[in-house]
This record gives sequence, C-alpha cells and structure tokens, in this order.
Amino acid sequence: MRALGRHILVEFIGCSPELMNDVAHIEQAMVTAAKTAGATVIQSTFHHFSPYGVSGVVVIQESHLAIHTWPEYGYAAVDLFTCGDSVDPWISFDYLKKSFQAQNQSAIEMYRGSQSMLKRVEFNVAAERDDMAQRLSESFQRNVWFTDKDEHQALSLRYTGEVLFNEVTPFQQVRVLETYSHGKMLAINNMVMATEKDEAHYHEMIVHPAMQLHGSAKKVLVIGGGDGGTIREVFKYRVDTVTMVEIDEAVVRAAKAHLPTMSKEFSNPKLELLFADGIEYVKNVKPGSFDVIIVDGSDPVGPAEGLFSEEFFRNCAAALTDQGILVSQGEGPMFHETAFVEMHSCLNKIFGPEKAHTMLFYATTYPTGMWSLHFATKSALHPVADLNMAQAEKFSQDKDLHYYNSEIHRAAFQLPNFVRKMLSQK
Ligand code: SPD
Repeated sequence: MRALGRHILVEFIGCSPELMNDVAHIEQAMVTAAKTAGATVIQSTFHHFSPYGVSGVVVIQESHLAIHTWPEYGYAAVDLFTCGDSVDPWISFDYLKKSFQAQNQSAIEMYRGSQSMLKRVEFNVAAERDDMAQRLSESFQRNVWFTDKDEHQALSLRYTGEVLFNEVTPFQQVRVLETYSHGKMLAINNMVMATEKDEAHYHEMIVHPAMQLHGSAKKVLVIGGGDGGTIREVFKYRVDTVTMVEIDEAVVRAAKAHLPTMSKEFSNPKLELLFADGIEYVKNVKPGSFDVIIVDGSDPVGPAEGLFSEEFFRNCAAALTDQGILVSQGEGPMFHETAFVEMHSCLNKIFGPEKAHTMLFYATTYPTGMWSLHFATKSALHPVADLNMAQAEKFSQDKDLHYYNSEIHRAAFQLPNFVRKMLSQK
C-alpha cells in the first residue's frame, strides 16, 4: 500500500429520517459495518440529541468509523478510516448504505499518511501491539447515551443500547430503554418520563401532598400518567374510584410489559381506564365530579401541549368539588421556564392568588434536576398551615414511602428567592 490508511468521507442522502434519529439502530449498524469489514471493535460511543440527531464513533483496532446525522434532512455524514491491508472500508460503506436506506450517496477516498512523505524510524512495537490487540478485542465496550435536552442544556443517561419497547404511535414515540444507573427508563419523544430508580420522587409528590391535605378524597381523576406510577400512589388511599384518562394506549402497554413496579395497579377494580384525550374529557365532565385531579402529562410539546392551557385548567377547576384540589406536573424553573411561570400564573387567575401554590422537589433524571408541581385548592385550605403533620408522617411510615414525609411536604412549598421572583413577575 502507498499509504498508512484509507479514509472515505461519505455523504448518505435520502436516508430514512426515523433511522437517522434512532441511536440504537445507528450504533448497531456502525459496529456491524466495522465487523463485517473485518475490523476489531474496541469501543463505541453514541449520543442521541433531542429532538433530532445522532453522533457517534466506533473505535476499531485499525482506526475508527464516525458519524453525525441530520434526520430532518435524511442525511448522514460518515467517516470510514482504516489502516493496514486487512480491512476494506468499502465493505463498511456498502453495509451502511443498505442499513440507512440511503437513496443517494457520494464518497471521496483519501490516502492518509502517504509513504512518499514519511520516513520510517526504527521502533519495534509489533509484539506489544499484538498482545494489546488481543486484550482489547476481548472487552468491547459500548457507550450509548440517551440525551434529554433543549437548545442549551441537557441531561444524559448511558444505556445498554438495547431498546426494549419502541413504537411510533399517532401521538408520539414511546420507548423503554435499559439505563446503567437508573434501571429501565420510559422515554417519550426523547424526553425522560420515568426511571425505575427515581420515579417515586415524582409520583409520591404529585399524589401525597394533595391527598394528605384533602384528607378524605374518594373520587380521583388522573390525566395522563400512562406508566401507572401515579395511580399506584393514589391506590394507597381508601378511594372509591380512580378515573384515568390517557391519550396513548401504547404507554400503558409499554409499562405493563416492562415497568412492573409502576404498572402494578392497572388491574385494580376501582380503576376506570379511558384511552381518550384528557383535554376533551374535562370539557364534558359534570361539574363537581372529583375531589382531586392530577395532571400527569408530558412536556409542553406534542399531545401534552393543551394540558398547559387556561381553558384546560378552567375545565379542571369546574370538575372539582368545592373542597377539591388540582395538582399538575409543572416543568422546571430552570428548564421550560416559560411553561413553569405561565402555568402558575394561569392557576393564580383561575383559583385566586391565595389558592395557587408551587412545589419543588428533586427529579434526578429530569434536566436540571429541579422540578415543580403546581397545586391549587378550591377551598381555603392552605397546603402547609392546614396539613395534619402527624397524620402525614404516620402515612409515610406505614406505607414505607420512598420520598414523601411530613417535613418534605412542608419544605416542598418553600421557594428560593429566584423562583419567588419568577412567579411574581406575572
Ligand atoms: N420532563 C419530564 C416531565 C415528565 C412529566 N410526566 C412524567 C410521567 C410520569 N408518570
């Protein structure tokens, strides 16, 4: 060979946009492309960026394969770089072309390290290199990362690269992945919804402050919450009925198949499960039907967008009894700040400033880790002053709760100054 390495710069055009946004597929394809060409794979590192795009590298003993995709253009920029005679990068090229369903492609091959420019110096590393290669090839490491982000910040979790559930429904993409640090994770449209390790923070906080303050809620409405974590907490009380209105049956199916600790109450006979649009549901519900309404929706993009509107909250307020309480997933003050502020201001307007409150808690797998719940009461009950602390503490102990206790309840309603300022601006 006239050069040390061969470098093919590839443009894959007209690829399947779905495949170009599927980090697990791309990682698998790149690793297989390397192996098919006869390369020894050492390590792969791949990241997905929400909403679109995947970047990754497969390090091979003979150099590397790298990619960056733009799903919205059906485009992938790929580098195939191999050294030595034993690996033919064009075999990887052919494999990827098929795997990405590319309609067009162009490629430029460059010879790297032209022998005419280089002078060999005496340096005998052959023995060590063979030994090292043997050891490395026995421990191929995959580094596949899921990233939940906006334009400026992100939270990433490393996962196995295996996708346990993956469906694009008429509403959204629903996936269950196996993370290394947080167990199985439900992701909707590339946003973390719940992980096995920290879901109790969210589900206990969206349920217990309202149920404890109310003290005798019998009829509860849950909007969203298809993973089952919220109803699991509600069924820790002596309720008569829980009505759950979930727009996407695939979320419930994914949870039943892969998230048993969250989904265990779906067989409860007191559950009325409706697959319908919660926004439409509350438009038509009889006034005064529910003691507690819990809005456990996704983020304010896609089908959950209407769950952040004034009309929706007005309908919820009407659907509550006179002692009723509303709680809604409220986004983070440092992530989706606008939605966070507007939702509070909306509840202020509908319920009155004395009756609209905000809670903060730790959500370790939501971007920034600081998450909120908005809380509003129809009655004059104050969520802290009127809490029966002894009863809340006893409940937390008796039920062996993971996050909620009486002190956490009180603390959750205390806000840092910067959050107070944000909320008083509207
Ligand atoms: N960014 C995440 C917001 C999550 C809201 N709902 C989660 C569903 C858990 N039941």
